[in-house]
Amino acid sequence: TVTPNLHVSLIGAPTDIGAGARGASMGPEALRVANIVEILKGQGLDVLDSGNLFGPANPWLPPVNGYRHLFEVAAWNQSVHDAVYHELQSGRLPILMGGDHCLGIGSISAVARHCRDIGKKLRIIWLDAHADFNTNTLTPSGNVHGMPVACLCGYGPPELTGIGGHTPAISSTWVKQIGIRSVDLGEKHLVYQEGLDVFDMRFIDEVGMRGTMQAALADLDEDTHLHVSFDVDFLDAELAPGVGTTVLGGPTYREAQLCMEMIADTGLMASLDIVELNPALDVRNQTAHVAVDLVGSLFGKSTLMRRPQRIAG
Ligand code: HAR
Ligand code: MN
Ligand code: MN
Ligand code: MN
Repeated sequence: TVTPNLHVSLIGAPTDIGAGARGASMGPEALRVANIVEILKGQGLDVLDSGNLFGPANPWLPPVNGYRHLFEVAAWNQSVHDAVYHELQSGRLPILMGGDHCLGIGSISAVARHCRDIGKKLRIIWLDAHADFNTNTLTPSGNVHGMPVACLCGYGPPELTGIGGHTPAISSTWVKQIGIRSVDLGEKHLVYQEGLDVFDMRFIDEVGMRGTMQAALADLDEDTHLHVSFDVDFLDAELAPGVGTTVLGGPTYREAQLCMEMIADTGLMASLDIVELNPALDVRNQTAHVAVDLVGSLFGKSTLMRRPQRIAG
């Protein structure tokens, strides 16, 4: 049987260094204002807010060699890696509050390093409108938040692919992407070539969120470390306007709730990223509130008392 870790540490990474719009740097504070600490405590968790990391300012320059701000992106990710790794080594469950999604490189590199240390199987649930599988030659923008999955799989500059001490940090077979509905032309080819497990919106339309999550969570066992990387633009744009890159046709509130609840039911989530929240584009912090509400469900919040049970396959 599985015992979820009840000791969580919030880590703020206030930067928009990898994004194409400014404002995700305000994400950590918006999540705090939306009561993330209180909601998690309400779930019976021991919550430690370790405050915010520091890193270079956003120089807001054009891409060089297909990367915008590579030096600064690497610095932020190194510091995210160190903080996440430290929390994991202390036996705590790190919640990275971004910040844009380029920070998934540092966060997941740390998780992968930890799993190598203790010989655990790692699986990653990537909730996103985007595949984030661009490289510097494929990217239409140069924004590194469109590249983290590729970097983790070894496609990227050594400054980013080697952060956790092993390149590639992960195998593409460990990643299950949910909610995808925007993939660039060249990116599509690389996603196909790598055989990435993508449960796109069409899959969700046809199979439903329940069948989708059953498939995405099929290959877990009691010794699996489950990492969830929650890009808030996963959600339908009407529900979650406070992101830099909204895409129509995302999961509804109910679908997103079910997705989170089914992840919680596994009892295996051991680290989490919440990224791409952009308060500058939000309406009265509503997207932050929706995100925090869904994070509550990720940690087991439910309408009724739940008896221990797994939903039958
Ligand atoms: N695919 C586009 C690009 O590479 C847009 C990426 C947007 N990424 C995020 N994170 N918001 O998923 O520029
Ligand atoms: Mn993303
Ligand atoms: Mn993306
Ligand atoms: Mn996205």
